[in-house]
Amino acid sequence: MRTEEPRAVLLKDYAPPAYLIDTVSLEVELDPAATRVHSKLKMRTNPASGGGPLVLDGEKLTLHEVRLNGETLSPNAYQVDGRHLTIPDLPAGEFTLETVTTCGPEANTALTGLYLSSGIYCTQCEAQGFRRITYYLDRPDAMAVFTTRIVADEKVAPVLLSNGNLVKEGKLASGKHFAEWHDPFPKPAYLFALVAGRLGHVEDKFVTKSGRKVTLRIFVEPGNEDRCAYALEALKRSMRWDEEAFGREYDLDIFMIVAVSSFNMGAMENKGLNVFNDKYILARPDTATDTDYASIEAIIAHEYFHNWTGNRVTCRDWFQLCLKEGLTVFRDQEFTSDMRSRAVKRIADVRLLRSHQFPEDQGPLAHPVRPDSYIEINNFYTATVYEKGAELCRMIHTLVGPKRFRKGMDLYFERHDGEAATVEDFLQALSDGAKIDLTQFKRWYSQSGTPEVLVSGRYDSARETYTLKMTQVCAATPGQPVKEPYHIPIAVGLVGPDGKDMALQLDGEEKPHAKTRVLNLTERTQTFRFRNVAEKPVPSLLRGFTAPVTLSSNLKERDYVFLMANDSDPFNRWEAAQRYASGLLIANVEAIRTGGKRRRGTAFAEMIRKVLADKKLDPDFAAQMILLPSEQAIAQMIGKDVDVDAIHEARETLRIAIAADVRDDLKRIYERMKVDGPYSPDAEDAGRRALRNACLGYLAFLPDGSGVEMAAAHFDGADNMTDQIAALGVLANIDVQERTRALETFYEQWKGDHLVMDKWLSIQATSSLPRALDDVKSLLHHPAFTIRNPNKVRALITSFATANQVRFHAADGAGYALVAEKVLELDALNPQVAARLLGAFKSWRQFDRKRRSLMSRQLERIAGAEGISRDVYEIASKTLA
Ligand code: B3K
Ligand code: ZN
Repeated sequence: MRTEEPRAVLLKDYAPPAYLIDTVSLEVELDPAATRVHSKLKMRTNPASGGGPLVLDGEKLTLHEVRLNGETLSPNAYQVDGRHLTIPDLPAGEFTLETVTTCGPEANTALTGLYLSSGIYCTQCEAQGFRRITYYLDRPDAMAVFTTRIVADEKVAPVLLSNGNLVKEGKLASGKHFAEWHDPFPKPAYLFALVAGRLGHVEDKFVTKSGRKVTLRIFVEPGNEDRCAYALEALKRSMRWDEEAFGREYDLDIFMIVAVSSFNMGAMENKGLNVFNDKYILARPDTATDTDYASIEAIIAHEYFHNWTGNRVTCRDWFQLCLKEGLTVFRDQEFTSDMRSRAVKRIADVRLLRSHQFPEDQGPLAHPVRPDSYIEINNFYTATVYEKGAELCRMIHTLVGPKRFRKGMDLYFERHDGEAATVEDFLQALSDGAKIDLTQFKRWYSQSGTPEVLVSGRYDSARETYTLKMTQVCAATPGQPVKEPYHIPIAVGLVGPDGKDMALQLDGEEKPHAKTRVLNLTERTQTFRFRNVAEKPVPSLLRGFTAPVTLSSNLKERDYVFLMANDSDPFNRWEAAQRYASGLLIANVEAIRTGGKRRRGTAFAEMIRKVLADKKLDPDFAAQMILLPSEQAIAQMIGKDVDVDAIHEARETLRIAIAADVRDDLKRIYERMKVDGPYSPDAEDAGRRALRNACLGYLAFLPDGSGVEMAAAHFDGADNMTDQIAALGVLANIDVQERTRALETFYEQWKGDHLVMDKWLSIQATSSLPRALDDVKSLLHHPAFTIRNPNKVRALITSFATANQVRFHAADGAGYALVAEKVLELDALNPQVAARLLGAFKSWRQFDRKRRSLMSRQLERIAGAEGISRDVYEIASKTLA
């Protein structure tokens, strides 16, 4: 048990810093056991708040010396504890403060601050890692100009990198060398970065729209240079897109990216020196899937876009995290939508929102997009802050349209460039620039929970009107018993019996307008009436998913069948198919539990047949249309007393029945979608592979076994990783010899490649076969696994806990026990990754009584364990509360 309960930090306690730092000069002498950091801060009293004791943050540092204006301070002139260096007396006005400290990168397994991984020195400072490098005002509103001199053994670290532009480099005595970097843009410490080691690189150029020449470099472990081309290409496209879509240009002479293999998350937007998890840089057709290529493109863009939304305009405090994250996700989503299929991207984003954000918002860890309290800020890099945060930007975009949105954004950059801003600043700029009142809208930032919108549609044939009555409700969430109504934009269309959109004329309007209308739901209950509706329509509600809500309506199954064939809005066409299939699956789950009769889903099979026959349909979209909702999605819809085995059985049997119904169509398309010629990761070819592999995903499970042969041949014939892994993924779920053979062949082929090995681990961890748990247990001891590497943990343990519903939730609780044990083991090494993994328990209340009790027992075991981190303590205690 923790001796004292960690204190929460509150938004309402925000106060500006008592001192400002104008410039920072760091001299970092790298050494694995004791890296020496000499920091020189030019400081002054903050005129806005001013004076008093100076409290600098610092953790896991050994302090050797403190100098004030060049004079060494005696130890009784300051106090040091495990978290701070406090200097009570300081001269008024300006002063220079120097500290000399050491830290130990080699022993740093938490991968925050300065650490050494596979021989490369690397930093991760967001959110509060800089304090593990030197004593500092480690808060985002303390912005300073950094100069960094790195000294290292030339053999160990021939490459020395930091933020900004290289100003000097040279040789020193005894085999050492140095490099000095200067970043002219004031920045908070969380954007500081330093990388040093033996690295190869690829290089390119980019000329900005105003003619600035920028050198682009991607650094990788030597030998991986041939896997950087796609990332580099994606970077150039991102830079161009930000100029065109948002008018934002790059601002330094060089932009660098370093790929490392040990990294707590996806990537980090340090000024001018992004650091990436190598999973999101390295790609070659034989090692990376289409999905990997798409993620690389999106993450490269995301981090690059942070240069304006995050770096040039940063956050005042960590409660404002969505200001940079939600907005930057919205920007990267738009980028991807412009590069690839907008409809497919929207479907993917909504899937992610529903699978990650909705459960968070509806469970014990619910928090507003702008939280008002945290124990450990690293626990708040959540789907709510990122994905729901992006949805809030998207709703404003929907409400004002692209032109006015751009005006609002321009004003935001103009007003706040070089500042640490707040959500209020953002909304004010959008409101002034885009001319919209966002007063009510602002509630989206402070109220947690997913609003529910209930819609009931009624046709009056005598009056030729169609009325939509909408009601919004939002259930209580932790700390928020009562909610005020939201401003919810709801795009709707009315589809006539001929399958075409009707022109829409609301009450009080002279003439009909566009065929999709955005309705503003602002009251708890509101009615919208359309006139001149000659025939009874089927309403298409929440087109494009214009708001992050759950929607229920009086639409019937036959309406969904109609919409999945006819809706002109691709998102809602897909949605109708999902709703139809979920309805069917939920009914079948009930039938399994009660011994009732199961339905076969003929309409879904019929829809698949039509979709596959439609040669004009984008194959990537077609692939989305034909996939059944996931087991987790069904569990979420059922919501309580979830029976994972019944869900698994219902979905498997439905899949087999559908495969049998449309096998010839699936086979035909499987043949037709074969991509000839050399592999290209572009959206078109990727879409064909997605559809082909979706067909394989059905065919492989045909009861006559013919599909197994097909999957094995697909595996053997694959000339790229997308096809190879698709076949392996299918085979991993079937208990046949081909499974063993394919897994062995794959291992032999790829055992030297750590990224491909992660795929091999997670395919086994997510297999729905009963052996999955035992396999995970033995893979924990396999040479391809180490608990010290976050990618390995995510590949094996996190994917088992979050993407293998039926086995993680095994009735005897063995899945829970294993994951809990690993959380504790990991916590001693890397609290951030441990806390993330523990998130797998967040929906524990939705399962049946037995599982609830097994899960809560594991949560209690963790919460009560000796010496756990703040990170894990916060998640465990809040999940149980
Ligand atoms: N800003 C980083 C995430 C930092 C997470 C710190 N625990 C990457 C990103 O969102 O772009
Ligand atoms: Zn980000």
